[in-house]
Amino acid sequence: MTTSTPGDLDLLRSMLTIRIAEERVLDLRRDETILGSVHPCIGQESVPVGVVASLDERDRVLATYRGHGWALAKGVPLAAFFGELMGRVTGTNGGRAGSPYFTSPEHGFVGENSIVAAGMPIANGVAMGLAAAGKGGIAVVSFGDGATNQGGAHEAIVFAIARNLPVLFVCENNSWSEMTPIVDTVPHATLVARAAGYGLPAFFANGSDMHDVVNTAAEAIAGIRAGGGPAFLEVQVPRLLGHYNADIQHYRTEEDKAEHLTRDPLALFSASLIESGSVTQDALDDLTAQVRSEVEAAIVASEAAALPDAATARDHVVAHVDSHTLGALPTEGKELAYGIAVNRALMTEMAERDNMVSFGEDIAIPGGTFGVTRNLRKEFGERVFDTPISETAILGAAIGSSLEGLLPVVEIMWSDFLLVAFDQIANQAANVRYISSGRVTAPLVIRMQQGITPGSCAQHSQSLEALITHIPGIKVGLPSNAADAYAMTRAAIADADPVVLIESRALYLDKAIVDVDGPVEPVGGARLRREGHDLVVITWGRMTKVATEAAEQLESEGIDVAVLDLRWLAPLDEPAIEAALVAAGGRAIVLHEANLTGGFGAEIVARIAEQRYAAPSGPVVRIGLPDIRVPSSTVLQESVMPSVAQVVEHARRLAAAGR
Ligand SMILES: Cc1ncc(C[n+]2csc(CCOP(=O)(O)OP(=O)(O)O)c2C)c(N)n1
Repeated sequence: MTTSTPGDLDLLRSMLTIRIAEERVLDLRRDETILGSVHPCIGQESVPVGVVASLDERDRVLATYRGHGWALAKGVPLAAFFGELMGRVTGTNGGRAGSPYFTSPEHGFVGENSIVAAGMPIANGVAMGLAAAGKGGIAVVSFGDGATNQGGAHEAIVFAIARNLPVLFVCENNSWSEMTPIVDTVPHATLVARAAGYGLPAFFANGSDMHDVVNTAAEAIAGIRAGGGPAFLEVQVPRLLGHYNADIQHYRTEEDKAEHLTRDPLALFSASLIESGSVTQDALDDLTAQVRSEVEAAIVASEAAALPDAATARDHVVAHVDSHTLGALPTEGKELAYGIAVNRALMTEMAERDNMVSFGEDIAIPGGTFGVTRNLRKEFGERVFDTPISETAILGAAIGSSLEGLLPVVEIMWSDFLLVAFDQIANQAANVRYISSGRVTAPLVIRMQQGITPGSCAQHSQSLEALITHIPGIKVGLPSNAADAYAMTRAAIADADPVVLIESRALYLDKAIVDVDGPVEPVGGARLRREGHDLVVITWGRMTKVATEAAEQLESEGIDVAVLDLRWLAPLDEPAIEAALVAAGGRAIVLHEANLTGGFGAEIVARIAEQRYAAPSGPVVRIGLPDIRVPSSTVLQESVMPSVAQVVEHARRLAAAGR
């Protein structure tokens, strides 16, 4: 593919468009036509314009909240830009995103990001997808100088190098990280020198010199396109205004502000073009007037555009799936252990889906810490790979690659480790569908395992499903047995949304009959493991086994206990809860391994208390881990783990209340 390099007048026009649009954005923010925080890129226009000069429609751009210039340079129309900032239906995101978080996938603008450095790991995934497509596209991600101090930035650069990804990391160094000068936090090195220490090509450009940016970016991008892997480009730019619209810059000296003003790239580029005779003052005035009228036309059109229909605020959180409650476990199929069942599901899906990739720490050549991914690498080669120990980078790569058509199934080794990368779930994956009103989705699966086992410590034992289920936009399942481990893994991979599957380490060796030839079911759907009329134990994951053992014991006492295994907490099978409650006269134990306070059991009990279910009101009890840290010694663990004896004791009381 040939790309024509823009001439000086094109570059000037792009810079002027961004400058004038940004000035008008600030006016509109002052009169409250635009609301919320606005982070202008005035003074930094040379970066998006200079880098995009070497890009074409194969390439993708990710930016920060200071990303207006990148969007406009990548071709987002002014009307869609102003429409979004003014919260109109005509906006790039129909008013869902606003100034600091808009996207325009149609223009290769993956989007802004309001979380410092969070776009960098996602850019890696986008680059993975582009590399897999084989058309030579690259991902460009811009971020500030302060962002280079974020853990995610480090992980992203490490991961990109490990995978030799076609990604350009562009650091727009305006010398300020919000209100703190970068020299206060990086006193001994330039950012480009620090980047070079990672071992990737690192370039520096003077952002006040348009041609230097164009040429340096072109060189960096040529190296990436030639297969050289990622590159880092630091561009030194002035910060002509405050960090955001309402910043009074009390922390900045007048000398500093004045010095930055002398480095305005637009003023310097215009002056140099006039001086060299490339453009006359009259021509520059005409161009400015032309751009101004285009910007005004877009503003007028946006002001006249309709506001979004308020009723649509609830749309596009996740793709809806119909509830389908399941009965007893399958009785025909192959007997497999839980861990093997997950492995079998992954093998089957990898074989059936060319776009599926699987990665994580030690999952490929070693086959996983618990052997769950054994032989995948042998069978499917480079589609299965080991990553750096970089949870943020793993999840970011999963998100980005899912946006570009890959189907990533990644492993976080222990659910406890998810916490170091939670941003990528809660702020990133969960928002993709919503912000784009369903135009873009992030179908990906995150597998992890959790729970208490003898000797496991407080940092390797937590049950964190409530934290994840609290985030709308993510589907969450916890298989309680081998048959469901197989079926739910396949369901998760077939789903259109980000799915977190939480396996139980304690159950990895437990065997059950697995229906390996059954149809792939949709996500969602509880399983009524036992019918019963005296009370129901509502549970999930590993505690289903405890509930079932308790129910079997109580049967000999003539107490008839139902066990409802929810399987999926999001989406929640509410018809199944209602039916089980009705059958059990409203008497219920909600049982989980997680700590009691704020556990998902609290949500179930709240829904029962709100009378969401047409069931008689009966006594309801929660059983969970007390609100403690998890001890390591078995004797201590056993004293706090929810147990069969505890369920039996509460069940006797509840059953007596119903007689
Ligand atoms: C993870 C995270 N921490 C803090 C913030 C608040 N914040 C927003 S912008 C910003 C400064 C970032 O500075 P820099 O990376 O240099 O970019 P600039 O704003 O100068 O473009 C901060 C601290 C945030 N949005 N995200």
